[in-house]
Amino acid sequence: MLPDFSQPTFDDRRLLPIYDKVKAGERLSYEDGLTLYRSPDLLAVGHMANLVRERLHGNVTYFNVNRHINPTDVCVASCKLCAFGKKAKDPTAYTMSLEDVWARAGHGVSEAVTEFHIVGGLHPELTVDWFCEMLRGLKQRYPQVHLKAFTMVEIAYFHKRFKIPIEEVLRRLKEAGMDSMPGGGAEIFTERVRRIICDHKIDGNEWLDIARLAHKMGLKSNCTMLYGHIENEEDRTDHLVRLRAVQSDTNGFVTYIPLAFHPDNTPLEHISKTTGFDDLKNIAVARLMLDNIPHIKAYWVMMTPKIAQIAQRFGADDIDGTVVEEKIYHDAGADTSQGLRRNELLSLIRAAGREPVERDTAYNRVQRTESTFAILV
Ligand code: V47
Repeated sequence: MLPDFSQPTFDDRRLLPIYDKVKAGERLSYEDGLTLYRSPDLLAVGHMANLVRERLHGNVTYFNVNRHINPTDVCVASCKLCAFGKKAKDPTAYTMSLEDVWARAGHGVSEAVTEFHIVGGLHPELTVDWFCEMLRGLKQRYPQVHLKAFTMVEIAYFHKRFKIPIEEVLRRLKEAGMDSMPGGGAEIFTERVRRIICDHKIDGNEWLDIARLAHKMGLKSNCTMLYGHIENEEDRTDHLVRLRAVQSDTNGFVTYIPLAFHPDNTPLEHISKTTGFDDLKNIAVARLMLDNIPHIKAYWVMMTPKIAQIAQRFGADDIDGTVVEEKIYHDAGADTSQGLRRNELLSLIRAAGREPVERDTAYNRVQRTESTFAILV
């Protein structure tokens, strides 16, 4: 008798009750999350994640045309996970002037860029007013570009350093032009892990509280998880469940991005790099657990274009963007290129059998005019 090809074969039978829930569109529990993370059956987990992904987004894979700007790498924190931050007295540390920021934003394909992704170190002298002026200057020069700026960690630092209530910090930055916020700084929420990898940072609850407040003030944000260091499956699952709980309350998270730890040039250099297996697993488990977060991004800079492409069949519906001038991952040993051309993203996505759609930060389709298109290809 021929095998029943309408039912995928699951090597790991423990996944079958989860498969029933996925088919029925039911929410997965914390225990389900643990089972998914512990299962070696990547193809089964990926198959389920792909079902959910196609239910939500069909055959589309989103990308954008963006530029990263890191105004300073001076940082008062000394997080063990990081190779980017430097002390102010370090001769290799840099801080851009406002003019530098505005000019750098315009390098290359600025007319075609739809998003500036702006994050930096916790600099003790750069005031909220300085950052407001930076945002206003960017808006004045590039009014069409969405400013996705400042992690929850930077917002908390402005609050503590300059004694301004968090709500006031957010209000001032929003008025100056901050349109939304990136997802960085979340790392792993569990205190045991946080104490080791980033003990100078706000704790997990503070990160979630600031996200909740920002969302309630009308600012959308992304969210992330840093994996592949000293965390275990319980920490990962707890992290996802806590993000999902905030989302149930605010609906403010747009995209989740799992971030693979890069150990080079960090005090945790002895830790091995993540594997392709783990990178795909993190995409797939996130798609299954985060049933209320619309998008899952396979950030090519961090997981390589090849794995990010395969991830489009394991739960991801986004591959991030042209990026241009990424520093945080390259300081920590990423050997991916500094940017991808729009055409390269199109080819990667098409070769995965997906339909590429250029989006803006809010996932509206971008219609290109001849003049902006000409400088992109
Ligand atoms: O918060 C820092 C992580 C984050 C390392 O919102 C590291 O669209 C790995 O959040 N190895 C910044 N990770 C990047 C980030 C991000 C990236 C792309 C898109 C979006 C978005 C957000 O990078 C930090 C931290 O979690 N990080 N050092 C490292 N050595």
